[in-house]
Amino acid sequence: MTKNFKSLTVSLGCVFGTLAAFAPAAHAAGALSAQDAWVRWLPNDLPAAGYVTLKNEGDQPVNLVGVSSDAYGMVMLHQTVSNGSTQKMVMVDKATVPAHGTLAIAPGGYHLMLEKAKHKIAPGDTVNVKLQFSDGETLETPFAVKSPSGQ
Ligand SMILES: [Cu+2]
Repeated sequence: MTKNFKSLTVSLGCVFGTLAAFAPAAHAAGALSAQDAWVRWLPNDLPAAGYVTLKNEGDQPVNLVGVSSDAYGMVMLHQTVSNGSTQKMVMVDKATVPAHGTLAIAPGGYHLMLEKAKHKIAPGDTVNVKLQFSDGETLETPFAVKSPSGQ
């Protein structure tokens, strides 16, 4: 019995070793993490803005390439750009999280545009947003819904 158990352990170890050898090095089981995720809620069903800081502990830059949420019908990645004295926002299809660095999706830069709320959402709620990355990683991130002043 003891002998059989030992040989089973050895063969499992082999399988895991093989899988690890084929996994892309950059994936490293969760190089990415999300911090300080929050939504600036606006009244009257106005689009809300989502902010989050993304951290990449990997050796390769990774792009945020997709955003979606169960709570909103439409989620986009926007960037605020200034044209001389005016500011406008444009839709972008990706944002880069540098290797061993962070990307702040923060007021004045990038934001997530959250539109067409599927149910009533109010400050104090939490909404889940799915962030998809170019390395295949996905982060299901809870965003704290806050009032327009950020409280
Ligand atoms: Cu926007």
